[in-house]
Amino acid sequence: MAKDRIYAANETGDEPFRFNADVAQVFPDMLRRSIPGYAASLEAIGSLAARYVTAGTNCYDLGCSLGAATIAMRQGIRVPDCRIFAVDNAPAMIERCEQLIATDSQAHRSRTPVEVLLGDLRDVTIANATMVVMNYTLQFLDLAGRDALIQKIFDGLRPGGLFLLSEKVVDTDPHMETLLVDLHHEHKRRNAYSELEISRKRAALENVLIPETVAAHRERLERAGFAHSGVWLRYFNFVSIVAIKSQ
Ligand code: GEK
Repeated sequence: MAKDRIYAANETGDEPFRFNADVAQVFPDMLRRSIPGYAASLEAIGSLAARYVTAGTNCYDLGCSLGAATIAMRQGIRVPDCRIFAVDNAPAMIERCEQLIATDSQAHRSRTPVEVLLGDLRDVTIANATMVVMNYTLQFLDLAGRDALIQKIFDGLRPGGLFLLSEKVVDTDPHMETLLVDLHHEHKRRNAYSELEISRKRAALENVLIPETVAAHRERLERAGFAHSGVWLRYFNFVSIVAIKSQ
């Protein structure tokens, strides 16, 4: 697995973070070392797919990157005639995602087909869905469009369908916010990122990754119509929420 050294070299300058070919190349290593709880989120996606995906329905991985959540979902699905749509607007991600999904299809002789789509996830029609995943992706979208997107996901889910939303969050209490950011940076140092890499990445994500509070996410889910929602994973300032549409 190629190691993430993007912010160790001076080449990136002060540019904002982008999902380009350099990032796609080191992406699995980047997420594993940067997002506390990332591996647990993938494991749960598989378990939830086994419980919530019903025969003949669609599943969506919005902001799929290299398809890790798609592969987890596909491995969890226990029923026939389903289809997974994996969507990302970064060409470098989609190119590698297609290769990795093809390799996975051969290795596991999976029955569930995957359509890998290059495009803005806000333009994708969601229909006949029993599971929709946004694993650390909503945070990269404009705040103004988030309500409409969550509403579209709710409307496209069948009764009893599940939406999994993982996000970096902020705390309203400044003391807690400082502590959680600090613990996250310590986690990154333990995973062999230097102070310089941590501070450069933080600067590059400024105004690119826009986190909200857990309360703001849950209120939006409720406004959209989700009858049930709850945080099932929290590790420092990273959370994963499940929301379920009533039967
Ligand atoms: C995983 N879910 O491994 N339309 C489509 N894709 C988008 C958009 C958009 N408007 N905006 C951002 N993206 C993955 C990890 S990464 C999380 C998701 C991270 C895509 C972007 O190109 C990138 O691939 C992904 O969302 C976010 O489980 O890098 O922290």
